[in-house]
Amino acid sequence: MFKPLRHVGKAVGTATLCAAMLGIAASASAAGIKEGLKIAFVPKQINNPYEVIADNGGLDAIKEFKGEGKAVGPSDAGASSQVSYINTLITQHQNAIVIAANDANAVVPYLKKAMAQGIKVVTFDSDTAPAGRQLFVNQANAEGIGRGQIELVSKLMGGEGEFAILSATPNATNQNTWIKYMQEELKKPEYSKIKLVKIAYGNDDDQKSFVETQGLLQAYPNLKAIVAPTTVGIAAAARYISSSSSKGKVQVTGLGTPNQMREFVKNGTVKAFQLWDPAELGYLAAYAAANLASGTITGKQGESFDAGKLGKRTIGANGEIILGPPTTFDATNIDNYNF
Ligand code: RAM
Repeated sequence: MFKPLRHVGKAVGTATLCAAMLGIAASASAAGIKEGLKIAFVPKQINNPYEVIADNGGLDAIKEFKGEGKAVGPSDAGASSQVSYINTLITQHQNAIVIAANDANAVVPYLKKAMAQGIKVVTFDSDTAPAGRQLFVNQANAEGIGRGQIELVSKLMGGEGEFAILSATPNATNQNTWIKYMQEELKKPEYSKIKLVKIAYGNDDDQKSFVETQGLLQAYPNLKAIVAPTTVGIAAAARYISSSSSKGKVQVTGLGTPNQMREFVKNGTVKAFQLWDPAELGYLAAYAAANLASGTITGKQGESFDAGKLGKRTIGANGEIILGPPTTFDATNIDNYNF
């Protein structure tokens, strides 16, 4: 009964059966996943704290199903910066590549080459054009994220005034999709007194995001809020504003990790922001990739697979699997989260 951890995987079959007989869900079972799968995560940037949490979530999952995991990638989020890493992974005959794409198209020819050689490709966080992958593991419904950001900033601005967006790179598929829905949401009559004055790009680079924040404040003296739908951008904007005369006057919100944003919530710079758990995103993406590589799913809509502690997950339209709704963090709940 008290087997050492390395034996747990071998006992999974029996454990799953017993759990099923008892009518309870088997936790962290790796039903149908082959042992020894080589799965590589390619984040947007290797040193982005958000991507590190996501990759580690994926590596934890890979350990659970006894695969060989690793994370490799560029230090900048440039459109083509991931290409050389993909090429190396192809020559290494990885079983699956799990990538947060820096550009919807730039990586597609290389991912196609990988798929032609039998390597399974899953995008997570930031998608490619559908031709570049078999599945996309999305953090949350993109429309919900975009519209939710406007609802939140409108509340923080008291329903009127000018705001700017501080995004990641100009070609980031995830941010661009969210921004498209933000702009849609802004067309509703309840936002008629809110004006989006500028979309700036900090390239998911801390320094550039910091400088862009300064530029926005100088260019728009009546600015009431900055929405940064990127964990790098929101942290840099909050840092700049927390030590400037705009603190308390210009709201900072967007998508951030609770651990990076905690000090700015505590010092009054930030009232509320949103995110999901990046570790769970990586974890789900690893299970999706392993199931593809094991042949338990092929990527078709309606197929389901067992995603360990996240339970059974089903593939939706366009090969998309959604993790779940985002959480809104503020002074009342931020200390309940540690990521
Ligand atoms: C940054 C990256 C990532 C995005 C988060 C919210 O870390 O741009 O792709 O999902 O922010």
